[in-house]
Amino acid sequence: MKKLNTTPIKDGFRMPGEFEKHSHTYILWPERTDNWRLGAKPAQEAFINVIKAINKYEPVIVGVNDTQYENVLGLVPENVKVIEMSNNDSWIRDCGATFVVNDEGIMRGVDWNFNAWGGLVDGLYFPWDKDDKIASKMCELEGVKRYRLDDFVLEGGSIHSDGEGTIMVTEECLLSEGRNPSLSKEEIEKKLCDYLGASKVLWIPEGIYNDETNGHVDNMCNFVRPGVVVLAWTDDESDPQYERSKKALEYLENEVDAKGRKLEIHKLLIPNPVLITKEESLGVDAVDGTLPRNENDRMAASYVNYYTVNGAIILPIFNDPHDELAIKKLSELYPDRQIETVYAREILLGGGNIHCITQQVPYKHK
Ligand code: KQY
Repeated sequence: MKKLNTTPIKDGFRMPGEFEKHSHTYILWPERTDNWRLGAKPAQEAFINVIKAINKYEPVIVGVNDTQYENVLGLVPENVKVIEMSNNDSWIRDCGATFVVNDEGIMRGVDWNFNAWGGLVDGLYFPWDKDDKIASKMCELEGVKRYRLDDFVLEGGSIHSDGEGTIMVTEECLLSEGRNPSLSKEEIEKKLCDYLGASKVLWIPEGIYNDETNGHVDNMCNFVRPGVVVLAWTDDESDPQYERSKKALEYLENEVDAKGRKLEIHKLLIPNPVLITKEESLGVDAVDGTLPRNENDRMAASYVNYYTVNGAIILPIFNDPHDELAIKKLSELYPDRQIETVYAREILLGGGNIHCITQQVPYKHK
């Protein structure tokens, strides 16, 4: 399909909110043993649970490397499509296409430059060439035109859109050394607005403590709907997360969105610190160039990394006392959606969570 040399904003396209209706969801299958413990088998079980939960509400397409093709066919429900899609790892939120739509219901894809969360500065693995081709393959499969940005690094987990002109990011991530060090904050903001069809960027200072993505916003804050956000929170002032969440709250309280609305902010308590056990650490292959998984390292656990699908919220839980509070809070915030929980420790151990392993395709497109 055609590669475009214009921009979505010039062409009248915008990134919908995730809460808008989807056509289907893409997932990539986990298998690399230097990121997923025990040959990725526990993570694969968790991914299957996520696939099944989403599949109750909308179709799912699973992209797999050729080595896993037959295995996955035998594991997923019959109506889930399995396609061969070479990849370096399974974070399709980050390497996949960001789809944009116009008022006539036409869809296009934005294909950002992907460098594994920081390239040779502080990237998480090498190489990442197969991942960088995922967005283009998704556009081919969807039969939509594509905007490719060779000169701008971005991951889908580092942006949220309210669908009405507001984009939310963190400074920690978007201004990090390993992404676009030659661009100023203003230049980055212009790229976001041009390619997401937006007019306002909310710059939250930092993300979740110890998040290896340099603080992706999708672990920290999300739009429930335009004008309403959830923010990862802790009341424990001795937790390094406290100052991060407090700064975000103060920032958001003093901002307005693209439509000039004050934001309604809801706090979502994080679980108790999740530390890697010795057994978990020993289960991961040590490979030069891949971020190691060390015993007692704290993982970036947050309920905000949930995925919004048609009619439901797919919520990571951790067998933690805060699980129930998260379920209650999200049930109140999303009265028209079911809360589907998936025990997600094994996904978290890989460095992300349910939102990071999913990518939605908007419903209305030609
Ligand atoms: O979006 C994410 N949280 C992905 C993290 C990548 C982890 C690689 N180990």
